[in-house]
Amino acid sequence: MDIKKVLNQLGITENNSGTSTGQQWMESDAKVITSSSPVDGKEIAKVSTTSAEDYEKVISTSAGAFLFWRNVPAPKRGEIVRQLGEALRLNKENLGILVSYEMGKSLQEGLGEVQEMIDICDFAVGLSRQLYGLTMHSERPDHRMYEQWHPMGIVGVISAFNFPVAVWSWNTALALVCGNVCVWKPSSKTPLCAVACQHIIASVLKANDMPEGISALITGNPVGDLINNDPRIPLVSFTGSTRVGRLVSSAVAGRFGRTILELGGNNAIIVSKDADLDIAIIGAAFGAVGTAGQRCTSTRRLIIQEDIYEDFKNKLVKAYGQLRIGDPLDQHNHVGPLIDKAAVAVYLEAIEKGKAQGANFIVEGGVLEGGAYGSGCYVKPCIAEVKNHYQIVQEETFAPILYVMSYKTLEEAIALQNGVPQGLSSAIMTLNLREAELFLSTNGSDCGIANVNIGTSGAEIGGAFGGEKETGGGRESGSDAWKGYMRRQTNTINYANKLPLAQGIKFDL
Ligand code: UN1
Repeated sequence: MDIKKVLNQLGITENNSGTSTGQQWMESDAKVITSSSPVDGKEIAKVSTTSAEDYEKVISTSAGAFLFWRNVPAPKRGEIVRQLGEALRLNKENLGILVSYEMGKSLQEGLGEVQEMIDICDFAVGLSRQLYGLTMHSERPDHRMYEQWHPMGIVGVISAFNFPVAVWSWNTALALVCGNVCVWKPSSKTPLCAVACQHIIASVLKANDMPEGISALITGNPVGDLINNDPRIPLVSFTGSTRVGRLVSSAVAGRFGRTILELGGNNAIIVSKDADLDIAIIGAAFGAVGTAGQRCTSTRRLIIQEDIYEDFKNKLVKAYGQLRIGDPLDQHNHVGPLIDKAAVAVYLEAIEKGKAQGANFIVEGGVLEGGAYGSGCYVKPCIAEVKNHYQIVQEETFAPILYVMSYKTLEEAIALQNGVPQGLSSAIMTLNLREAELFLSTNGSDCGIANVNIGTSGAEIGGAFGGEKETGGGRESGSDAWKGYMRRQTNTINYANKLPLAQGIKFDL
């Protein structure tokens, strides 16, 4: 894999600016981030962060661009997003490799992430002709009532390291066809992925003679705070931890701005005695170790029916024994590194806490050292028998630690599944129709995503993505998630020659 060539083709040099209004990049003397790969520990390139002064320039450019962009007909905006999808198709291989190298997920998953970007562009193109409002029947004669959806303005997108490109596109493709302009603050752990995406979208906007400010990039954590407190940004879409999400939410709510929050998950699979166990093993293992357990949809808990508990546990331990851990760019490996050494420390701490709280590790964890593991970021996926109420089980640890527990009745399993503060993704493995339907019913899973015979991760872009409780309640991507990026206006038009008042009120002068 010639990383230098990939970087070059994506427009990344040794020193990059992390601030752009489109095609224009700004150099400031604010702090510089060095991006290193968790794959081999090597420094990849540098990115300068955004100064407060440059932030002002970016936001005022975007505010100006919005006045233009909102007047471009929605299907024409869709046409530009279609071209973005085409540009991503051309760059899929390179961008997938960069995602894999800078973030550490497997190449297949890196390519899959770029595929999600392409798919959301296609989705948004269709949507650009379908931003429908309802019409209603007025209670008054000779009146017409309907609703329209208008763009909001600047959308601030704050994304996390684990999906360093896809989350931006879910937000940006939709926000753009809706008539908004976007300002993206990516994770400081994966800034090069963002610089590459900015080059791609800038080339599309340039080819269409679009003004600066339609899709901008800013970098560094201090500018995240500026976004949250900026009344010029009516909508902030934040993906990250519940802890930071709470701060974002209160800052934005304090100025009556709107948020779309995609926060932590603590996702469980219920494995019934009526499950197809082969499907259940693959679903559970991929869910727990895919992306090294760093998806917000990663499987963190398995709730297993007691009759099959021992058997399933043994099968799972055997499956873990076959996992190949190593360079994620090598397609033979199943599990790559964690994002950085700080994440490794959090993983080790969680294992220690778990042990202190009573967890019984049936597959031991640990850090891999030497040779191909020289970056210090490779860890062993592990499995522990626990009780659901343990403090550590109630928390989301962004690492491949899987907690298992047993249940007697499905009602009990559902209570365990729901018995955590988070509410993102959930699944049941069963071939029993009654069990599946109960799990999906109002008495079943309380999560934003509930699957049958599919694991907790790997949601398709066509559905609305997000969850309840401490997951934050936001929805991104498919279905009618676009409504979160627009403001609704109810219009009532009187074409009578008098003014009848609603509710039959008489007001004669
Ligand atoms: C995330 O982890 O932030 O459902 C998003 C999935 C992916 C998205 C995960 N499509 O696993």
